[in-house]
Amino acid sequence: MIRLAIQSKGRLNEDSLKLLADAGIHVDDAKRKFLGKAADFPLEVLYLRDDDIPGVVAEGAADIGIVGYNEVAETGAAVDVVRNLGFGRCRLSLAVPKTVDYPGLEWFRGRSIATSYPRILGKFLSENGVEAEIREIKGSVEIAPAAGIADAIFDIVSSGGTLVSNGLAEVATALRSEAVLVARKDLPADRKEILDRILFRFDAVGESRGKKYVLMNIPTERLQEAFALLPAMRSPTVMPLAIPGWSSVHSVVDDASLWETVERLKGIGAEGILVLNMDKIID
Ligand code: PRT
Ligand code: ZN
Repeated sequence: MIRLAIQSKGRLNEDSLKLLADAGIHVDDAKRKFLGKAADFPLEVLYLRDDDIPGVVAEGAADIGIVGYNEVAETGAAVDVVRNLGFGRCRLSLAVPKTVDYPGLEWFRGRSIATSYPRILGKFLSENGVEAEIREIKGSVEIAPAAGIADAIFDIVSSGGTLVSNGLAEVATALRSEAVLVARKDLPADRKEILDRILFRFDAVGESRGKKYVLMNIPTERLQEAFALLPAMRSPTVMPLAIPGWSSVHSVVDDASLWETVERLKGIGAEGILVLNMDKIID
């Protein structure tokens, strides 16, 4: 049995449960429970506040955890980051009142900055040779300048909407973050084996994200041109159609380039193009 810590509620809870479910590990969305158990995998879930997850894993009360990288960096907990999970993306940035004519980081010299991330901010300032006063506050950091608590803030930003609605402008980014899978450093061998099974499944889910399965019919004489447009996993799959001179081609295409690829494929005579979602890619 391996014990996984995830956020009990908040921004990472749902995506953490979804990732587990996509990996065939079903745990109850037990928001009121502290400890749950997977029905179909040797895994227990500990539901915690995100701030507590790195420390709990480092101390071994949980073996692994899903948490924002920002919390790992802020706590400085001695855990291994074993995977980036691709959700909960955000950045930790400095922001100043939008009325400030901002000349660069030297503006912060001797000024006060409100934040819930004093450790990350302290490191960033000292790396940049800026001495400023860090004021640690637990919540509502974005109101600090208007409330006269600090000259500027250092906080999590994703869309930037919160900054704008508080009359603040983002001026420098210290850290980029996303949800990560962390593990304790001295994981016993039997649990390491379970972790490897989890990683195998997470990787298969991760691989298929942002990709589509594409199949189409194409004149056989134009196959080489189609191959040039389709960088498949090993090589595209080709099957002859019952009509002479035609083939069916199957491949995997990145979401980002899907429409461009489809247009070019049409341009070389592809017909009956099907675009399908994929659940997993197992390498
Ligand atoms: O109760 P618990 O302590 O577990 O939760 P929490 O309230 O401390 O954290 P929560 O649920 O808000 O966030 C959990 C994790 O999600 C964070 O540690 C980050 O790793 C990640 N994450 C991703 C974010 C955001 N995006 C985010 N936008 N965490 C917070 N925000 C907040 C930010 O603090 C600011 O107030 O959203 C606001 C900014 O958003 P935009 O879109 O307006 O820029
Ligand atoms: Zn928290």
